[in-house]
Amino acid sequence: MSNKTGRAFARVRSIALALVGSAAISACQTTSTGPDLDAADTSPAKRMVTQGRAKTIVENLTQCAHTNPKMNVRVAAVGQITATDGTVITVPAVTALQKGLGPKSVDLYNECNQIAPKNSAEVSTANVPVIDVDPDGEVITGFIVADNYYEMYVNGKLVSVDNTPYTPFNSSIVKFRVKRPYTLAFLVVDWDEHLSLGQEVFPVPVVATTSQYYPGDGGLIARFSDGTVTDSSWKAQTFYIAPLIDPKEVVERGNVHDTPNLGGRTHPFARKPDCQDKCYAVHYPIPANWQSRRFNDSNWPRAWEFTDQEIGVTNLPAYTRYPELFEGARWIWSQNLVLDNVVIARKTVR
Ligand SMILES: [Ca+2]
Ligand SMILES: [Ca+2]
Repeated sequence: MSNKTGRAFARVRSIALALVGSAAISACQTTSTGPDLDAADTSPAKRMVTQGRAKTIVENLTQCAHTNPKMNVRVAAVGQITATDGTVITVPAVTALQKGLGPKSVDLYNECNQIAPKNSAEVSTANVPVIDVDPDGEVITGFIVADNYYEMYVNGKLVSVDNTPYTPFNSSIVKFRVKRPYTLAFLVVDWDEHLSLGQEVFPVPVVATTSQYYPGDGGLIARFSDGTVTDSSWKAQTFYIAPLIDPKEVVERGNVHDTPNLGGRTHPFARKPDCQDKCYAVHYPIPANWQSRRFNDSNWPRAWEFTDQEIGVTNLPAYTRYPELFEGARWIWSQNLVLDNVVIARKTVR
């Protein structure tokens, strides 16, 4: 989403909030969401449709200090494309990484930085800096794997920006000081090579059977030292759905942006369309204050849980070497693991 769209969306939203202001205040006092939340966004979904390939505006966000030919090091480009309604959309997403914001993630496992503890017992969190959200709060340590990129906010404060946006698959450690209740908010991106087409080159390194247009899949898993884990108690909303042969394949049911008839929600059941450079994508505006503790996600869909096999991570050492660190956590995403490419996941810990 462009800045222009963000402002326009914020403006529309603030007008809507002003119109419903007095009603929302009295309604909030009688609902379980509490009076400190913004009014839930009940406006109809505003879809934006694109077709074809985006124009590349950033050649590569991947920085990999150490490489070898066996490593899966992919180019993480950023593009822009104009939707049919005239909105200029940044794909796969506008990210804190692209803006140069931090703090950058601290590595649990990262081949680019040659950090690869053999098991959980070898992992040290002693030198991970603590990010202050509440100076008089408790220190919480967390472990995160995202397929492929995440940025994490606590009560609206940026706490960790994935230093490896696409591949090789990495994992991260975070530490922050906060008081309950607090709100975790993640922007997660399933990156790909074919910008705005929702498809990647798979597998890499390239072999004879490599597909040049393959719909990739996403995933997020995290576990925190206060017992918080990713699971279906989180909310997860999708904002970028591709590849599509026809934008009508996305069906809106209230605030659920669903793709119910495309074979399945995971590989190998998901349809692999042959539209290539003619594929469509459906986008939705990202709310201006999605990181905030005040943001009301009560009418967002629940996160879906997925298995290691569905996510395809059974061979990824960034994750599989440390089962103790992720014990009890579930991989989550919005409802379509393959077609949903930009997801915001939120959880308020009470
Ligand atoms: Ca990553
Ligand atoms: Ca995908």
